[in-house]
Amino acid sequence: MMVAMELPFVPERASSMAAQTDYLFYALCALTLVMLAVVFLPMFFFLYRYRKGNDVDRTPNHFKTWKIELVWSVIPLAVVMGIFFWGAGLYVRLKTPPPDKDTLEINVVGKQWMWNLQHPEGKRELNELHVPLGRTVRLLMTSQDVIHDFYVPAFRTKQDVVPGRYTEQWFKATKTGSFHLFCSKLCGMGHSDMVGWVTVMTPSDYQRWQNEGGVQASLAARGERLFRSLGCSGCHGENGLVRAPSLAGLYGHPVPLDTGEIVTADDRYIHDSILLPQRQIVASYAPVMPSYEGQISEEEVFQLVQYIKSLASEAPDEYLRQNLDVPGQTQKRISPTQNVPPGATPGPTEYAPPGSTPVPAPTPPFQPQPTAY
Ligand code: HEC
Ligand SMILES: [Cu+2]
Repeated sequence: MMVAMELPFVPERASSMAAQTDYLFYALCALTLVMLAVVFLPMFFFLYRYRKGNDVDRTPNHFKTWKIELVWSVIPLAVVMGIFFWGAGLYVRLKTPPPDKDTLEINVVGKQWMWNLQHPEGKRELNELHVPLGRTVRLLMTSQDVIHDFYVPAFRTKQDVVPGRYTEQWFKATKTGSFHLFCSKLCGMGHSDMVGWVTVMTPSDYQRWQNEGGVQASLAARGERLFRSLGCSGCHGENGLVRAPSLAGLYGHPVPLDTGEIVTADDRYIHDSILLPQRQIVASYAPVMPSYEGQISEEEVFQLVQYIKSLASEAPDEYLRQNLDVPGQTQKRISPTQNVPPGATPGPTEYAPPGSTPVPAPTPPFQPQPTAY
């Protein structure tokens, strides 16, 4: 263990990665100072010695050796490669959340000019984040408008928050207290107001805080409510009017697309399935799902994703049941033939190959039939 040294002008260290990040930074500073000395001390010495009028030997020197060249090539190479492997190793550790079972996943939405945070158990916060001490926290983040950047100096972690994409960062707080939260990307007029606090609490205080103000609907429960009110269940439910894949057990599994590609149904995939449904079409299904872009906020997308995730743990076999292995072919999902009631939006049961005339999608906002669920 290295001795912790903290300088008065750097932010305090409150996460498991903070000290290691500081050591690399100090090492780079020290190396820079050494290089400065190696170049400038001889320079000043020669300036002084060979100044005009000083009586010294100035006969040109024709001494030549490859040994010196070798020394000043090999030593710097070893030093910079050492810094490279040190930095790369640290970077990988900073970017890879440890596989802890009790990781707390928090959804973050940046928007001009505030931070919107949702806890899995239902608490929602604005410009403030409460986290328990000593537990791995993983932030899954996106932006509603422009690029922001979630930066907590005391944790030495920072990550861009990009519209249309999920980025993540993790930390494990090692100190209770309140720490600055900044947006560190110039994101418009109110950029400097996009600040807040991260409050680290003991696990028991955190639990108490969670339960303040009564029991909240969990994120997944909010997602389920949206799933009905937005009409998703009209297609994806048991008696859907349109032939649509069941979402039970979807999360984390491979999905065959009509292009022959196979992708994994992660957060990003589900996010895009809701906002850009025409981009990736599930094999053997018609591209009839309307886009919800502009109709629901990123917070609501997070809630829907959370709901679909919760279906994964409830019905682990459901997804597999729909996937039959066809030899010599990519996995194909067969869903039971559904009776389309007369007059309902006809969902073509045939898989349309890419490039063929797309089936006209219902114009959004899609009106779910009240009888659908
Ligand atoms: C008009 C019927 C319809 C509605 C309404 C609808 N979907 Fe879909 N959805 C489909 C169809 C058909 C597919 C498969 C084709 C595709 O990938 O677009 C699909 C695909 C999906 C997928 C990818 C599934 C997979 O197996 O990979 C997800 C996730 C999804 N929908 C979620 C939703 C959510 C959430 C809503 C509500 C906000 C919703 N859908 C509303 C018809 C619908
Ligand atoms: Cu910002």
